[in-house]
Amino acid sequence: MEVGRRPLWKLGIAGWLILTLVTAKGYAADVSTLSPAIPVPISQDGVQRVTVILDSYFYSPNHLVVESGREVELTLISITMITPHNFIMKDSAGSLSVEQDVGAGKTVVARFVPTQTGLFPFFCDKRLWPMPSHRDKGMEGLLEVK
Ligand SMILES: [Cu+2]
Repeated sequence: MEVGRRPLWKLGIAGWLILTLVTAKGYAADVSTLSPAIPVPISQDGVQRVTVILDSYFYSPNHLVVESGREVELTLISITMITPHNFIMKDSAGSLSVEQDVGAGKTVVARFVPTQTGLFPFFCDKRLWPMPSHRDKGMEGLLEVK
């Protein structure tokens, strides 16, 4: 039979494609999942400090507003038991770049100074192949710099 001669790798690719499509359905990231914008308060020392919780698969809060030209200190707290996450923010102009791994159950602090106004998406790019990335599952947010 013809089917019996079909190379295994073709079946493997078909299976991967189906699995990817099925698991991706319903997880498409959507700006409607943004929480209300949180203006980050300025501490007495002039630093804008905020705590963000990381869980599978979201940040809370996920919509932050900060001022340009002042240091931002993000305390990233993972409350997962096993799944590692990260916090990635990349500006195409290169002036704002944060890449911070946050292991399961860990707390890490990320500091940066936003020097230009704009909207900067952040996300988790971890993934367990062939599943969709955490970002695809909704683990993303937005930093507004005013
Ligand atoms: Cu993640």
